[in-house]
Amino acid sequence: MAAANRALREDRIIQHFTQSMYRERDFSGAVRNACKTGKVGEKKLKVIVVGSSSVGKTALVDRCCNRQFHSNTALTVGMDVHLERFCILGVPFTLEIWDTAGQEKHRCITASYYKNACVVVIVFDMKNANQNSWESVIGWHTEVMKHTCSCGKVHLFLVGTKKDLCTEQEIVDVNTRGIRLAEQINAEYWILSALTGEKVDDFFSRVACVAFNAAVGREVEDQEHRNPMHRERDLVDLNVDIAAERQRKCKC
Ligand SMILES: Nc1nc2c(ncn2[C@@H]2O[C@H](COP(=O)(O)OP(=O)(O)OP(=O)(O)O)[C@@H](O)[C@H]2O)c(=O)[nH]1
Ligand SMILES: [Mg+2]
Repeated sequence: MAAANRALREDRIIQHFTQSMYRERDFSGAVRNACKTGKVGEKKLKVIVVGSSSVGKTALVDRCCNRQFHSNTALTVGMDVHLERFCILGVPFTLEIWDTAGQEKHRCITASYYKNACVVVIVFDMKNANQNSWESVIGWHTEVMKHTCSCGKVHLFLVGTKKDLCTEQEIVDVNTRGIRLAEQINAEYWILSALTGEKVDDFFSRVACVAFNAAVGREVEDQEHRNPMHRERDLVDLNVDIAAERQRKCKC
């Protein structure tokens, strides 16, 4: 497990959502208010990185957590957990990143990986994107759905790696198919390169923001439901969003 007590990097101090073409463009009013009051406790949220063997999961996590790239990474056996610290809206926050094994024989009890995960990242290799890869993305998505609740608590990302190996035309072709598939499985779509580092920090910042916004949003919701008077009074200020309302109804 990577050391958790390294000094916090400048780019891990976040006040605004990382740009994305999808969904929330910034933290909800409820989350901002809660963070301002200083009542939000330190958080640790779990992200699972899945995908077929050799698509580049370990290289991606290694680039994010250790700022390095190895051209000959050893294949993952079971899984490795890395901790990456952020400070979001003034609240200390840790992402627990689970890098899992793609090879069937090196996976352990997969169902247990997904327990309490709030983000799942499905990775595919852009350079070798073909019918098989798209089918295996769908297979991974089915697996994720089997082991997680469908109430919207788990955020999905579909990530194409090895962009540095692709020609312009290959990128266009992969995007055409990838964006469509991401919409189909309700995931955010990103393409990046662990070798050059392109978009890797942006991507993990985005993951951290999405996880943080959802977790604090849920905490605020729970507090409101424990104290309905408080809820009535602060409803406008707290700007409870539709996603949070949907989560509240979930019984999982
Ligand atoms: N050029 C290039 N090579 C990459 C990139 N990401 C990963 N690779 C290479 O692809 C190979 C497989 O990468 P891994 O990260 O080990 O793949 P994995 O998905 O973790 O594989 P498993 O652990 O077996 O599930 C390695 O040789 C990496 O160096 C990238 O962005 N660009
Ligand atoms: Mg690996």
